[in-house]
Amino acid sequence: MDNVQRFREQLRKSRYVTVLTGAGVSAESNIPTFRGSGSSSLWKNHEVTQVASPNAWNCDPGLVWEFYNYRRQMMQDKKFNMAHKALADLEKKLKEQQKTFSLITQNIDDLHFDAGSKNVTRLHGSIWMIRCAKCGHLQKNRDVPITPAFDQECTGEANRYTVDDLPQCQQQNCTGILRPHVVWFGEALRKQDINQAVLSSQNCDLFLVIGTSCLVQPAASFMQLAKSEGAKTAVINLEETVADHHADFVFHGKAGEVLPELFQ
Ligand code: BV8
Ligand code: ZN
Repeated sequence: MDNVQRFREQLRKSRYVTVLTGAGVSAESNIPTFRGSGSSSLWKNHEVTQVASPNAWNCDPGLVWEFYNYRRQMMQDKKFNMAHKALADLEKKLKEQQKTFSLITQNIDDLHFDAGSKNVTRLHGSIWMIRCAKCGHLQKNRDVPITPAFDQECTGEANRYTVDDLPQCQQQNCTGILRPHVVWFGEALRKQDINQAVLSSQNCDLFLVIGTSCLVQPAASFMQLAKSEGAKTAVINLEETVADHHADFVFHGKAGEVLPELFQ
């Protein structure tokens, strides 16, 4: 029996499947990844890990909004791809078989929802949600540009915007600025998201890691947790990852091609 057939047999026997996805699952929707071939961890010569941080927000919120406005502009017309669709179809099939499926994503593009996935834990938030940095009021928002001041070429220059250029909280008596509802580097993840991810990792019998370099914590730790609780594990990625040698199954290739093949 070859590796694909062995995997299919494992999937058929599983009662609780948990999946962790990363930027590689959205690559075939033409959303650039952060690392790996054809990617860049830089935006206008700024390290993403520096701009996507509380420190950058405290020093220059306009620069942080210019970065997110640029990504919202780039993401606004992107569609889900065969990888997202295969995961949504797998969830539906397992549900029909009275089995459990849990999807944990590091991605903030919400394409899993567009493809029909239901049980999704967004570890790092959503680029289409904004929240008040002062009162915490949370809202959906798809405005591109986020405010008229950002309707210009983005340069990545420091201190280019004033507070008045930034989206303001509309809640009564609140003068806060609205920020992207995403988890920045150096910021804690939301408790309910971590708790859900831990539960899904501890209780599953098959854990799939798809389209992630497995370098960002704590997301990268869930596969090990699943394994320690006896789950079988599989890595599906375009290129080798640091998790490969811990996995029971490894498939290298494009998620949009490999997943439909594996989930048949
Ligand atoms: C926390 C939202 C603690 C924002 C993201 C040193 C200093 C400071 C911090 C740390 C440090 N060391 C470790 C840390 C912790 C840090 C961390 O992990 N840093 C890394 C860089 C080392 N983690 C944190 O800071 C986390 N918080 O630890 O808090 C704490 C506790 C209490 C109080 C205060 C603090 C928060 C991490 C969340 C960061 N936010 N996103 C935004 O997006 O703007 S993470 C960001 O990276 C994205 O979400 C992205 O998804 C994620 C992970 O990357 P991947 O998804 O893996 O993407 P990547 O590009 O790396 O890989 C893609 C893969 O796909 C590649 O392997 C490629 O080969 C493959 N691929 C490409 N095409 C395809 C494909 N595969 C299949 N098919 C294809 N077609
Ligand atoms: Zn507010």
